Amino acid sequence: MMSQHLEPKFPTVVPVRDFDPDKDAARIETAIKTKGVDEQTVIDILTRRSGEQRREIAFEYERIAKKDLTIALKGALSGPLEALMLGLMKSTAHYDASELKASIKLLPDCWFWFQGLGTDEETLIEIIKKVYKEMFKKEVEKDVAGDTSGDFAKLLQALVQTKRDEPSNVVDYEKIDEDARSLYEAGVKRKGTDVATWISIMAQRSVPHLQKVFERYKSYSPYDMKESIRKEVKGDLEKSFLTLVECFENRQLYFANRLNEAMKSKGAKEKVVTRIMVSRCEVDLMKIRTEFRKQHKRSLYQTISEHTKGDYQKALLSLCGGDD
Ligand SMILES: [Ca+2]
Repeated sequence: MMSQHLEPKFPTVVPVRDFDPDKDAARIETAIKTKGVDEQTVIDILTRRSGEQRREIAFEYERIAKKDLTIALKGALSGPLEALMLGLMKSTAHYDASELKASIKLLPDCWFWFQGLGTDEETLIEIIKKVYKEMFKKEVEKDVAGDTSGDFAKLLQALVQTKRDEPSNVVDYEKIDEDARSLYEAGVKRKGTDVATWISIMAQRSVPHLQKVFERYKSYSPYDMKESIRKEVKGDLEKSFLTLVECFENRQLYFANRLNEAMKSKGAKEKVVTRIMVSRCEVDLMKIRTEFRKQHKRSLYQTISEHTKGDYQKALLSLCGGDD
């Protein structure tokens, strides 16, 4: 597992100065009571406060309005704006966890939560275990010895059970070379694929190490790691390996690409957009914006403006925090 507690942050949403939770709570109460609901005020307040400040507002709101803010928001808002605001009112760990549960049906998609997590790894591992149980009708732990499950199940097991190496200050060039050669020999070089070798390297090595391994890999293989995955494996296994490699190489670019796809797909996949914007706005959305602009030649801000609408759009643009 990756520990990211020491990673620098690049948020677009930061704590507001001169914070007054009483005043914010009172303004929200007035906005909710206004005929037709004053959505703009709710958006202005809740998208421009940190998670901690939002929780303080919720506390004050309950005190003055004698009701739960989340319930009040549910009653006052609807559609994608409601989902976004309720997402903002959950703590990050709780939000990731509940969203992951909701995406059980889209299992390969889980990896982006799994890899994108910055908090509460234990909760997420618990959920992966549940997902596993629903999919394969047995416990992750009970499966290790048996050889009956497919490669995809084995990858899930490895990710849940393997302790990932901590990043080290010492670059081990020999190990990098050895791993790169092993990945090549287990895949492109041989007939069929030795998936177990791929799984063990990708589940166990630290992220900085893997980044160098994938670079080194190119000196052995005519195809880069992602091309090799596409040639060697298919289905859920292919998607999962690709997601892992993309996240290892550049997690912010990974999120930028998912945002772009989701917004450009027919009937904007609002759930994906909301999920990424809410869960990354206090983590690294600023960097995701930079990657987005580089990769797609348009800013995230412009793309949101073109592909979403109404109050939902206003809220997304506020979380986005500016144009590039
Ligand atoms: Ca092969």
